[in-house]
Amino acid sequence: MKRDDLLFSIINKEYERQTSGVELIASENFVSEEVMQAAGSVLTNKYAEGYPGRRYYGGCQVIDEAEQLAIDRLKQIFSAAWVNVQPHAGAQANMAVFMTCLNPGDKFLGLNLAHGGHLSHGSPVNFSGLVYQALAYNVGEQSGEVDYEQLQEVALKEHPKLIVAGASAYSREWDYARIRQIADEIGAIFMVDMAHPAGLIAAGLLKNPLRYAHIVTSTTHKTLRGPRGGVILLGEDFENPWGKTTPKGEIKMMSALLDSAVFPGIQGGPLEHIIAAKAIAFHEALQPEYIAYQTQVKKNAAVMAQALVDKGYKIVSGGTDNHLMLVDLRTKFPDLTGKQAEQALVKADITTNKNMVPFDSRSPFQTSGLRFGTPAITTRGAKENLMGDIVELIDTVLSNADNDAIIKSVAQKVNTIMRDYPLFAW
Ligand code: DSN
Repeated sequence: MKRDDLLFSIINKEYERQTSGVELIASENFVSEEVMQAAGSVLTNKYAEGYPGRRYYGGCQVIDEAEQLAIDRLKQIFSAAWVNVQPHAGAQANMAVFMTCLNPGDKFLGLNLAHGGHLSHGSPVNFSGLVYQALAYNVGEQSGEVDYEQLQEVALKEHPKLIVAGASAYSREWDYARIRQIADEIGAIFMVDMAHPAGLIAAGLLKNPLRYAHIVTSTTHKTLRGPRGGVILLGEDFENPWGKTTPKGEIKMMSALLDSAVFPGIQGGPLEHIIAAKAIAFHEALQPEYIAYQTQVKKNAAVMAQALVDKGYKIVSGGTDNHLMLVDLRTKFPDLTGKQAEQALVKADITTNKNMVPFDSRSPFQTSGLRFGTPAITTRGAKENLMGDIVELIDTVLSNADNDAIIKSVAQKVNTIMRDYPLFAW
């Protein structure tokens, strides 16, 4: 059959874009060649509905070994009692938890999307906000940090069945113990979506939410640096209090309910090539050099945040404890929207994303913020000494957002710098 040159030329163009630019999208990363090999392997050919040892198809004996490896390694990384590695994405992992813990119309409480929360934590256009009654807690207008008092107030007044911690654009450590206490007070289930900081948690650089939450979900492709996908994890204390009696009178434990929610509840055949790639990423996360990588991610973020502050930018909450930061552009450039800033930076081969800031005066299509993160640039080998240079380039672009000649000269500098940071050096 004739090779699809058109599609492969598109892949090559994307490869060029990724290698020549500075990648600062906080939720992206660059996986290893081994992760890509597994993702592109013959495992994509196999149907394996069910779970290791209990499949609906023959010929799953080899696939079972790969999925079991992913399960065992993920449990080891986070000291989990039970995990499910099949969710196709973080939103599917969250959907499985919601299906297990809530009935349609039930109340749950998550971080306001406009304050750094995630689409699948209650946005009115997402299943979470369409099927369930989503309540929100906020960050403080001055502090930019989660307002735990307000969270408690809403929880005590509304009695949600589930409280969700976790965010897409929040740069501070969480007080999981405090939220667990609030959840216990009202008999709610406490779920943490650790998708963003999972890699830092795996390396022991942030608190492990499995010690506090009943259920934890994550993606595998952000700081964790695996293929695109989701996972669900349970800690030690979840099973007994949350066992449910089914209509048939059987007592089902939380783990069995979550397994059934993922398959056959919301998914069919698992993506076994991606599960194998997850297993490789989990192996990488268990190596000593992974701690050095995550330590550098955190260090780079702190240095980048300080360099931005030194240039007169406002960081929401004043800084970062993790891999990302949210810049409120209104302080330095009141007339520049997040959308315009993102577009100008893309022209300079610096990729980031516009983002709402808490109490934003603009719409989600314009926004007043930009989100920056360091996982991807750190995988390329960047150390903290490069962060000041990158901020200098960002500042030049944003100060000259209408000047294509200046932006072009920045792009040339970016491309020259990135030649020293190969994509597959590690
Ligand atoms: N909200 C996306 C992000 O953090 O980029 C992921 O779903």
